[in-house]
Amino acid sequence: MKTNRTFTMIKPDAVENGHTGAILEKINAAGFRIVALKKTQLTLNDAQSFYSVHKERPFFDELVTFMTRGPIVAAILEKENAVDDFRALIGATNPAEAAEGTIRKLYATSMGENAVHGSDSDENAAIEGAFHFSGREIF
Ligand code: FUP
Repeated sequence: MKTNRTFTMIKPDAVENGHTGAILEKINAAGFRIVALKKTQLTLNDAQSFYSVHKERPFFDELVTFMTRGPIVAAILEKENAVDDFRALIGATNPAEAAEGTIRKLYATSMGENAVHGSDSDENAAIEGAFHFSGREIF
């Protein structure tokens, strides 16, 4: 089902490097409405369950260590065609392959530390949004 919503996290690298404001500006400028927003820090358990689809992958331990090392900014975003449009805005997983002007091209440092997360489907956007926000935090 089309929800017109996606879920994002500004990851620890981008928060540490002071890019939170600039990334939120780009999200606004691209026409997304922020319907939920918080700064928080993932526990080891949070990160392992959020990324459980990757648990057999060789980069899994590095990924959860990275995602728990400092605060993140989590948000639910609304816009027509939100999932696909947001993935276009953030660019390829590997910033070396990300298009000019995309958030990862501008702010990511490596494949592992790639500044932002964006849901890959409407179904996952709903699951990931519900992982981070209660109904009372979504407007
Ligand atoms: P994306 O959907 O672009 O966020 O990428 P994936 O869901 O495929 O991967 C999730 C995260 O795992 C990436 F953001 C970074 C990390 N990753 C690696 O560190 N190495 C890889 O080869 C693939 C992913």
